[in-house]
Order: sequence, then structure tokens, then C-alpha cells
Amino acid sequence: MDNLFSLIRDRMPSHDRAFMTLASGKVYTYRDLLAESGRLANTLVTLGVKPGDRVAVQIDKSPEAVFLYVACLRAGAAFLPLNTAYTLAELDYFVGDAEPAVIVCRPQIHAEVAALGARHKVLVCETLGGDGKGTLIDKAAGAGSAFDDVVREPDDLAAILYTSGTTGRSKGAMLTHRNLSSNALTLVETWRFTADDVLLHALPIFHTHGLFVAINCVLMSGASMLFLPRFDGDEVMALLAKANVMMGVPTFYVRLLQHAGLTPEATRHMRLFVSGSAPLLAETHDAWRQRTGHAILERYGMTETGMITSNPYVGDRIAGTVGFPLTDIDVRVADDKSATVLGQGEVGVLEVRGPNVFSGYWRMPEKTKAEFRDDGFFITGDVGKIDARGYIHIVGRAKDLVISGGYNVYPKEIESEIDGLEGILESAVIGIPHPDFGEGVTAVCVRKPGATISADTIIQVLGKTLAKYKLPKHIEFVDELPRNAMGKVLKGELRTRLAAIYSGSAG
Ligand code: MCA
Ligand code: AMP
Repeated sequence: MDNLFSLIRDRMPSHDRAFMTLASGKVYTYRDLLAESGRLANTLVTLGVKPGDRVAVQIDKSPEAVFLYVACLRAGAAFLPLNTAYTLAELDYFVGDAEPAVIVCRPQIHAEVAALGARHKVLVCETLGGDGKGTLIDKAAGAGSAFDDVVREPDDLAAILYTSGTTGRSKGAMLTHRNLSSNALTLVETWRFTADDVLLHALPIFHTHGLFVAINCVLMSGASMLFLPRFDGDEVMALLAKANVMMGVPTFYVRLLQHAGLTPEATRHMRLFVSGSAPLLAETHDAWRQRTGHAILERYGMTETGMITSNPYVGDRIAGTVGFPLTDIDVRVADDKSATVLGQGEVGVLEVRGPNVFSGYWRMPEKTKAEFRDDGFFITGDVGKIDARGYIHIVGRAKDLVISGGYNVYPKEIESEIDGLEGILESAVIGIPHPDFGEGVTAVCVRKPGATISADTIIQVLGKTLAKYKLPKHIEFVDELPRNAMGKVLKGELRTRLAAIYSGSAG
């Protein structure tokens, strides 16, 4: 029985222990987790979900959303979480591509999502709100809490997480029970999680960081979490005393540093602060150490691979590095074009192999093949080097990608939308250093001769189809885009030219 949940069950502490505590003080025990996920698993089966079927969810963060994730594992379904910021236009693509058996959405957009689902022949559309109420929960209330977990092979699908491609549409990364369980076990050991830990959870739960890194570490160690609906600096500071571990994207740390209450006393009880999903600036690492006495542990991962490297739990956590490969994971640096493996200190693309690496992109065998070397290494698209002590440094990206507040934005997607607008000749989307989000999505646009289209109009139109976090924070109009002899837009030159536009901006 290699269902990830069977491992979790084997390691579960006394069922009376807390699994999740809310800011209100309400506690859900491991017994509640078993009962509620059992009810939901029975409900999924009644709705027609069979092992291997996809269950697509676009729902706000709530304890019930976590129970639904666990229910999918137990029922052998593939959990397919979607960012709540996605618009209906974006959702349409994911539903059409993944062909889920069931969609679970927020109650307020049920009519629209049900109609969208029906167009793709998805006939079951249930609701679940951030308050834990909805048609799915109504149905689960009448279901039994006992459920026989479905037997899964290690290579069976546990989840699909969509990740945008640099060209074309988003790709569904297929993650297996082995991928998730091996990574969770490794992280529990590396970061020394035990049943006595309390993780402050303020991340969204539709991406790898909040879902698999945070929640699976808690589940695999029988720990508990202080579960907040979203990141709010004041609330985090107020509740920090009740936790001993926190995971966050760099923006969390940047924002918390603005709190006068962030002192050595306020953080003395903390065992670990983890950062990832985007580069943590050395200055943030240093400022945090000065203010609290804690060295943030930076780690590195991807949707396709889970966590790949980590700074050490014991030993030097070096600012500006992402540490060492995790147990059983091989990392090497190779020349992007020739695939030649490079030596220590040489800069190239990072490649990774191990039980954590996904099984491929959903229904895209060609794209999958293109991202692997013949010997099984996955090409991350991140540019880095390995120093004399074995620490890995990420120095850039071979992929055209902007990471804003931990969310990935693919310039190509935004450029295509802008280029389709009346009055626009062409555009280039780039990331510029941003004091709050790390990188700010920035569009450089060339109008057609005589056109007067404004930045406000561009934002307004894009907002109809694109998630808000993808919208440019600034639009710059230029007469022409700089290009090299081959006609390729010189994005580096644009980045240099606009480097200072967000300096001093509060966020
Ligand atoms: C919100 N906005 C953003 C972002 N978030 N804009 C750009 N980038 C963002 N990340 C927009 C809002 O829609 C709003 O628009 C305006 O910015 C200000 O919102 P604000 O209230 O400041 O934002 P927030 O709600 O506080 O959110 C900021 C956040 C959030 C807390 C940093 O984005 C967040 O939780 N990020 C974490 C993402 C994450 O979990 N990534 C992990 C991916 P308007 O003013 O127009 O309404 S997993 C991964 O990357 C790999 C595997 C890994 O290694 O972990
Ligand atoms: P995603 O696949 O959306 O989860 O994003 C993964 C990407 O986030 C990686 O390929 C990196 O470019 C970036 N990333 C994650 N963690 C770090 C980190 N600690 N430092 C720099 N980049 C990171």
C-alpha cells in the first residue's frame, strides 16, 4: 500500500492531538482530520470519482479545503488545486485540459463555473467557501466517516499542479505518491520536524510551498499548524508566540521586518524560519538575523520537483545560497546548449534527478521529453553554480520568468495579451527589482503610429482575462524595443534602463 496517506496514517500521533488551530482558537484534532476527510472521500466516490480521476478545486483557504486534499489522496484521486486569483478565462483552459471528474469552486461563482464545466463535459460542480460551507460539505454531512483508503502504487498520480510554460499554455505537472512522500519524509528529517512542532501557516494552499512543503511536513511528523486564511503581517506578529516554525516567501520576511514588534524576545521561542519560492535577498537575510538573532533557512524547489536543496539545519546558512541537495537528490550544473556537465564554480543550468522529480506533463509527452536529459536529469531552467563547499547558488534564469511575491508570471502570456490590443505594436514584459514583491511585473510597450492607448486602458482590459498578480505594476511606453542583430528583444537592457522605477515604492 503506497498511498501517501498510508504513510501519514502510520506516523500519526494520538488522535486527540491538535492537527490544526485557527486564529479564533478553534482546534481540529487528528481524529477530526480522519473523520472529515473520510466523509469527503465517501462523498467523492458517491459523486463518481474513481482512482486516477482529477478533482479540480479553486477554493479559498479553510480547514475543509485541507480535508478535501486529504480526501483526494485517500480516494486515489489526483488533487488539482488552482490559484483563487485565476479568472474564468484562465480556469476555462485548466478545466478543458485536465478533464476533471469534479470541480469544487467558491459558492459566489458557482453558476459561471458550472456552465464552464458543462462546456467541457464536466457535470459535477460543487461549492466550498472560505467559511467551510457549501454543497460539498452539505453532501459530506450525510456521508459516513469511515473510509477504506484506496491502494496506490508509488508511481500513481497524487496531484496535478499547473505551471506556466515559457512558450504556449500552462503544463500540468503530474506528481506521484512517491514524489510527495519521498520529499515530505526528507524534509521532516532535514528540518527535524516532530509531533511537538507548531507551524505558522499563512501561505496559500494551491501551490507546492503551502500545500506540499508546509502541510505534508506537518502531516508526516504528526505536528500541528496554526492555520491563517492569508498572510497578514499584524496577525502573524500577534500569533507568532503560539508557533515555533514558520515558512514563507521572501515578501513575508520583508513585510515582517517593517514591524517594530520584531525583536529577539518576540522570536526567541522559534525553532526555524524557512524561506523559498523566490530569491531571498542577502540584505533581508542579514536584517532578519540582526533583528531576531535567527538565520533564515533558505531552500530551493520547483513545482515539478518539490524541494531540491536546503541550507543546513545545523551548520552555516549562507545568505544568497540555497544550500545542499537534499538526501537522495542529485543536482548538477550543465551547459544549457551542449548539455556538458560543468565543474565546481562554473555557471550553467541546474539539473536534478531523484525520487522527487515528477513523472511528466499531463498529456504533453513531447514537452516532457524536451525537459529531460537522456540520463533522467530534469532541466530546471535555473542558472547556478556549486561553490567549493558544495553550496548551490542560483545566479539567474535561463527561462523567461518573473517571480512576484512568490507567484510565477510568464512574460509571454502577458505580452500576447498586450500585443493583441488595438493601438499596440509590440511589447516586452520584464521583472524589475521591487521592494515588496522582489520583482515587479513591468510592461514596455510600443504604440502603433498615431495610437493613444493609455496604461490605464491596458490594465483595465488585461484585468478581464488575467489574474491580478500578473498585471503589470508599471507600464512604460517607448518608441521602439532594443533588439540584437538577430532581432531578439534585449530584455537585459530594458531591465537595466528601468532598474530604479520601484525603488522607494512601498509596495
Ligand atoms: C497580491 N498581489 C500581487 C501579489 N499578491 N501582485 C503581485 N505579486 C503578488 N504576489 C496584488 C493584489 O491582487 C493587490 O492588487 C495588490 O497586489 C496588493 O495586494 P496585497 O494586499 O499587498 O497582497 P497580499 O494579499 O498581501 O499578497 C501578497 C502575498 C501573496 C502575501 C505575498 O502574494 C502570497 O501569499 N504569496 C505567496 C505565493 C506562494 O505561495 N508561492 C509559492 C509557489 P490590487 O491592489 O490591484 O487589488 S510554490 C513555488 O514557487 C515553489 C515550488 C517553491 O519553491 O516554493
Ligand atoms: P514554481 O515551479 O512555480 O514552483 O517555481 C519554481 C521556481 O521558483 C524555480 O525554478 C526557481 O526559479 C524559483 N525558486 C524557488 N525557490 C527559490 C529560491 N530559494 N531562490 C531562487 N529562486 C527560487
